[in-house]
Amino acid sequence: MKIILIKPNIGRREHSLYVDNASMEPLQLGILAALTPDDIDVVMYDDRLEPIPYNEPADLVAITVETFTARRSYEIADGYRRHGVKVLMGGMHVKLLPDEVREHADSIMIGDAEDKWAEMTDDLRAGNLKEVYECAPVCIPQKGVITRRDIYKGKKYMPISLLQFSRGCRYSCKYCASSVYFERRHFTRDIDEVVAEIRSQKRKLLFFVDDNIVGDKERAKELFRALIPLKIYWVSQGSLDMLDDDELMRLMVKSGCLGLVIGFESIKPESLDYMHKGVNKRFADDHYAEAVEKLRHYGLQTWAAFTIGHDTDTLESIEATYRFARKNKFTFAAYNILMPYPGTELYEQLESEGRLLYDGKWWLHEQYRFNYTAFIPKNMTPDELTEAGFECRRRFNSAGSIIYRMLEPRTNLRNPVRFFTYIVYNPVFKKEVFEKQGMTFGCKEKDDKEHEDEGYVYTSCDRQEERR
Ligand code: B12
Ligand code: SF4
Repeated sequence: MKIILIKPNIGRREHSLYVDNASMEPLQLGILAALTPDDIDVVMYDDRLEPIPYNEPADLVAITVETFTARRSYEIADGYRRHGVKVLMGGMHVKLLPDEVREHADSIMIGDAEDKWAEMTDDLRAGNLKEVYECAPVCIPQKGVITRRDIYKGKKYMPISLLQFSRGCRYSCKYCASSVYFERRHFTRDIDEVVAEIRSQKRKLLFFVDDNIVGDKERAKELFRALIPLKIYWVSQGSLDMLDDDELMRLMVKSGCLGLVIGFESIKPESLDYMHKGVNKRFADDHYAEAVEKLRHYGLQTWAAFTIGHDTDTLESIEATYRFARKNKFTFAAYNILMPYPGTELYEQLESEGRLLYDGKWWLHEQYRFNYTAFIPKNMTPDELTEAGFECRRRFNSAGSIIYRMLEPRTNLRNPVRFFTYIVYNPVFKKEVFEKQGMTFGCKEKDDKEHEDEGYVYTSCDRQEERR
């Protein structure tokens, strides 16, 4: 028996194929491979990097679906189903919108696969795949499961290993899909298994993909203590309240943390109220001065994440946000346009106010483009918000800004490792600003007629890939 695992791309650039130059290993597929019994063959294809082989024989194709890859996922699923191969879909978007996904799949799995994958493979062997597998919340993620990294071999991923210590987050920011998926809960893995997983691979640079690695501070301290002897470097995501616990911060740095993605989200206290980001309120009172000072003290290279387009935002406040990040010489910054993800409180509010664009389903809409505004903002037009977001990203990542921000002695210039991180990744993200902006979702052009050729169904992406 054979299962093909697929990580879909978002889509393509307007007139050409988009190849992601900064792709990271798809962790969820490494976990699905590890959950699969040894007598079932597993291969993985990453649509961001390589063509999808629609004519490769398989008993099942399993696709991971996020909202922004839903359109492309459905194209791939439909392609395989036309060849008579059964398709199973799972992932974040499946839990948010199961009925939509079912239209493109023989079977769906709702929630974390650890609970039902074994039952699904038994059913597959018996030729009796169920239409829906509904998983119970996994209280200890990946219990006894070490990610299978052999499926990534030979593919051009960034040289960083992804893994997880915890899943979920207890906060409830209005726009956050994770908060809906995990129902505001936070679960941690067995620490000895995390250590075993790190030892099972060779890389010393790791990315804990946790929503909030300090979501349970005492457990995080236990993890950090266990990481110290491993002499690794790691990055992750964390909430600002970590800065209130000096012991936690000292252990974090000692265990090899280079820096964290931190959701500053806004410099305006009213916006923080609007999005229910209470955890940041105290830090915003002094314009994050104390927070920035502490982060520098610990030498952490911060990836500051902002969301723009809240009802309390204006074009002027967005400009101030850009200046704030540049002035504080953050190592990286993300200016994400507020996106109404299905299932979130934000989505429901905008829907009830009649403010959703693209028929309320931007992720499927032919006209929607990556990084475009998908709702009517209160204090600007949708186009103005789109343009403001692009301008923040363009200016923050300009050559002048990269040089200016580099000159921060306690973070980016602190030591050779930190300087290397800064100087290697800033140009990568600068390139991405232009490559991703305005990408179409999915790969089929409006009038593109799929055609059969020697058993293949090609979409535009696949055809162009073949020609290269
Ligand atoms: C790491 C990460 C990234 C990395 C990408 C890593 C990579 N491999 O390429 C980076 C930083 C690059 C990134 C970028 C973005 N990300 Co991101 N990211 C994450 C994060 C933090 C972890 C994802 C992960 O690896 N989780 C670990 C795995 C094991 O969990 P999992 O995918 O949920 O898988 C489990 C189950 O869902 C299920 N499952 C999953 N797939 C399948 C498939 C089948 C067949 C089955 C049966 C089961 C199953 O079983 C798995 C095991 O339990 C999530 C938050 C989260 N908690 O998921 C956000 C998240 C996925 N990202 C999000 C977003 C919006 C983005 C961006 C669009 C942001 C932006 N504006 O640029 C970009 C787009 C990326 C792109 N393709 O270009 C949103 C997506 C929301 C949504 N509804 O889809 C999330 C949920 C964050 C959030 N808080 O809302 N991201
Ligand atoms: S703190 Fe981050 S992960 Fe947690 S709910 Fe808010 S946005 Fe989501």
